[in-house]
This record gives sequence, structure tokens and C-alpha cells, in this order.
Amino acid sequence: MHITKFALYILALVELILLITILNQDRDIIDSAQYFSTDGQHYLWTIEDANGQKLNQDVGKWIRLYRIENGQKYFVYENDFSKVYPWEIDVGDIDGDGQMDLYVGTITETKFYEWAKRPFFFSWEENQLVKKWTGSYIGVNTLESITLNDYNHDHIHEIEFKGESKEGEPIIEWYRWANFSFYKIKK
Ligand SMILES: [Ca+2]
Ligand SMILES: [Ca+2]
Repeated sequence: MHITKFALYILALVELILLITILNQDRDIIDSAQYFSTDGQHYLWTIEDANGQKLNQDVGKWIRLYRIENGQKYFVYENDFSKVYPWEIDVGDIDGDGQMDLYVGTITETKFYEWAKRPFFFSWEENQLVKKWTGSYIGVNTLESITLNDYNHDHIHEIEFKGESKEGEPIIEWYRWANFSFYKIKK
């Protein structure tokens, strides 16, 4: 039993080192995030290819998905996000259905609001990204960074929102996805 656990640990460590090697070879990766599915698959989501700067932020063009196996990167899927200037990505299961969901930090302009950093969320369904939520703001605060994190280990990823309040104070808030919306939780 202990040997198996140890072997798995070593295997995970080797995978991680190989992944770092892979990421170092690709200089044009703006951001990336990994996901280990319940059936043991190892996935890597990336934002790739420099697309200049928007709101003083380095942005990319493509969202790409790879499967990682034995230290090799196998292309699975890509989607052109150049119009929404992606700069941050994370993956997790925010609705607890066992399928991965994707957060993409974008920079967009809407009818009612100026250019701003906006969080978009997608489901991964039948080998493609499906819009889950592409609203303007979560709460009333300026977005700086979002991390999907299962902090209470119930296999559902919570949304850690870092930003700035209207008064310019740094804030960290936690949200959970339910009924097609986000609700604020106390960690
Ligand atoms: Ca899901
Ligand atoms: Ca959780």
C-alpha cells in the first residue's frame, strides 16, 4: 500500500517536472492551468500567442487545451479569443458535475460599461467550450485575479476573487456557483 502511494507520488513529481520543461519550451504562453480529471486524465489549458497590451496587461489570442501524457503535450482543442483579450485562465469544477469548467479573464467593452477586466466562465461539454457566464461584474469590485480553489475539499471549486473596492482598497472575496449565478460565501 505504502509502495503504491510512494510510486504515485514519484509519478506525479516526474509529470510535474516534465510539465515545467514543456512550459519553458513555449515562451508564448501568457497563462496556463492544469486539471486532473476523476478518470485520471491530466489536462493543460493555456492562453497563447502575444496579442499586445490592453489596460497595461499582456494579453493573448488563443485558448488551447492539451492532454499531458508521459511528459508529452497532445493538442485537443483551440478557440480564438483574440477579440476579448484573454490574460488569465484557471480550471476547476465549479458546479460539481464532474466536468471541468473554465475561467478566462478577459478585457472587454460593453454597451453600458467602459473597457474593463471581466471574468468569463465556460463549461467543457462534448469537447467544446460552452458559455456558462459572461456577465460584467461579480459584486461591485474591480477584478484583479481569480483562482478556482476547492478550499473545503468537497470536490466543488470555489471562486477566489481578488480585486479592488470602489474606494481603492484591496479585497478578497469568495463565491460559489449555483442556479446560474454566483453567491458570496464566508470562507
Ligand atoms: Ca463542471
Ligand atoms: Ca469546495
